[in-house]
Amino acid sequence: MSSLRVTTIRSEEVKKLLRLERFPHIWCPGCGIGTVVKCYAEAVLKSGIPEEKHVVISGIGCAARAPGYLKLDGLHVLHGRPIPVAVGLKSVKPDLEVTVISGDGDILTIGGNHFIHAIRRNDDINVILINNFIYGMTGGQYGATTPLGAITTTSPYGFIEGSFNVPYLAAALGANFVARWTPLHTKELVDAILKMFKVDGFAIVEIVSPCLIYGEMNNLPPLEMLKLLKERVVIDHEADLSKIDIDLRDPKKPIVVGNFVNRVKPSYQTRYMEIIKKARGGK
Ligand SMILES: Cc1ncc(C[n+]2csc(CCOP(=O)(O)OP(=O)(O)O)c2C)c(N)n1
Repeated sequence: MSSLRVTTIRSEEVKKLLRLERFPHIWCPGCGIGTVVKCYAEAVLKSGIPEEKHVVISGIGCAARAPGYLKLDGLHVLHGRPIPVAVGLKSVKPDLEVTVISGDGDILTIGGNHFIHAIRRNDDINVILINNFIYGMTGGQYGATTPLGAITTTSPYGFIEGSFNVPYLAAALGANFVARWTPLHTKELVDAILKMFKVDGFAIVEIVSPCLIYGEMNNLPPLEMLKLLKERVVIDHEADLSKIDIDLRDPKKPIVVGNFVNRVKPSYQTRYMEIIKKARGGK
């Protein structure tokens, strides 16, 4: 199983990108969302792209509160709609580095249709999908990533629908960059976000970050949950994505993380600009 490396997050510098006047934030003690926001802020600082060129967009939910705490241009939009707003912004302002930070319910359940079509078009956006396997903000209802058998508010006898394997889905749809990490892998997460900024096309990192209050293993105290994540994680960049679905309840099933896909294929926005250029006689 993996050994975790100590991060080099420069807390004082990162603070410059946070709206500290809005603290305390809404996230529960032990929740991974704050760590993800910190990693994103660190990646922004390290990216070499001016801060005013970064825009962060979310829908609704606990994870979706991220832009509210970041001193960057941001949009907190309708539930399920951060991807179309990000695509619209990137299409009219291609010089911006547009990143969606939101939850699994927002991006993959209510927003699932936008997700698949943005990847089909290869829209040039970054998506940081914080997967806690349920609708956290509204009290723990099941969604499109809830594992089979999970007891949730809306599946008191166990969840029977089945769930998306996010990296497998994104890779099959053709995403240029696909990764999965946890909030414990801060260094790897910062690196993955930096890689996403460089990709021309759809880039996604799924963060496995179980909700400690309503989630799949909510009988565990928070520290035990973090221990479970640490002990069960295996880093395998070459993993067979069809086999990396997540089952937190099965102690033998690893949580496979890594940077799985990094391919070069021009984005919708690049292809669009080429056509415009041609139509204008090469200018
Ligand atoms: C159109 C619409 N439907 C439903 C809701 C209620 N709602 C708010 S947050 C949320 C779930 C968010 O879940 P997720 O995206 O997984 O984020 P989390 O809170 O778990 O981080 C729902 C259903 C809403 N705000 N708008």
